[in-house]
Amino acid sequence: KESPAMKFQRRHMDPGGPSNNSNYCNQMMRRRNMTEGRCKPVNTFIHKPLADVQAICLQGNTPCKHGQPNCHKSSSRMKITDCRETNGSQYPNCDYRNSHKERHIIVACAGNPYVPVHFDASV
Ligand code: T3P
Repeated sequence: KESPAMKFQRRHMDPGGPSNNSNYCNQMMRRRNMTEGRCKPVNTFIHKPLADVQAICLQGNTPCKHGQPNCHKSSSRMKITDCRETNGSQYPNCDYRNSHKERHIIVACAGNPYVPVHFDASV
């Protein structure tokens, strides 16, 4: 079964990306199985090596949006792509807008080893 750590990697890690392609989000959201059963409305891909993203769990502790204590904010900005469902998107034809950014990111960490399991926000 997929662990929470592996699920985070499937949903949020793309160190080699983004491809220079207006269909990036449409392709990636489908490839990473976030368009099964419904279209996931918002999802962020992180374009940094896994080790750099795992290291965020050792960086500034901050409360998560829903109040849990286990979120951490990256000390540096990271290249990310936000994928947001368009108004016209209709399951099963999930349609996304790409938004490339460079932001601090906030992830929730859990487990032993203590690794990212959820993407909370970018700031
Ligand atoms: P996950 O738990 O798989 O990381 O908040 C609900 C989902 O939306 C959550 O999924 C994280 C995702 N999300 C992003 O990926 N980027 C964002 O900027 C925000 C606000 C949410």
